[in-house]
Amino acid sequence: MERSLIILKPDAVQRGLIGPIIARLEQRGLKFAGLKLMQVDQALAQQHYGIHQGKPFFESLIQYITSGPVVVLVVVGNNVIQMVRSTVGATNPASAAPGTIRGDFAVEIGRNLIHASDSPENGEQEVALFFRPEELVDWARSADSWIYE
Ligand code: IDP
Ligand code: MG
Repeated sequence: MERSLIILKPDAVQRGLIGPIIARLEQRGLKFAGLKLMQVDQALAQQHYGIHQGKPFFESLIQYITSGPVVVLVVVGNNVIQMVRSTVGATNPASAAPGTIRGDFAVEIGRNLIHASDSPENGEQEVALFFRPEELVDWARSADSWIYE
């Protein structure tokens, strides 16, 4: 079982795309274990994007992710890291495939709407960074037998 942290970045919230983006993930059959609206502060932003420290876009990335509220979600299930990444599309929306979230709703890398964990290890770390354990719900979904054989 993997866990993926999803962030609907400030542009997604400001553009009124929370619903359409979550719908893509929900309609695919992915299961959510956590969901909230929050403001990312400087410290959290630098921790979350620490791997990009020193890169030319780091300062603007921190400015972007802290510029307004975000919606964060946890997706749980087998293979969800790869499945969510493929639903999200390439980092640069200019080359993201049509049918992906970035390919359908965004045009520039600096406004690419959504974050998704890139490995099971990072998924666990990022979920722990954004959610307290009591904010996550372990629940049985009645539709599961229609989604998973
Ligand atoms: P990812 O979000 O697809 O995992 P990463 O390479 O991990 O992509 O980069 C993290 C975020 O940093 C991207 O989603 C994007 O917002 C921003 N970013 C990455 N590369 C650039 C760039 O060249 N210019 C501006 N922003 C960038
Ligand atoms: Mg990344």
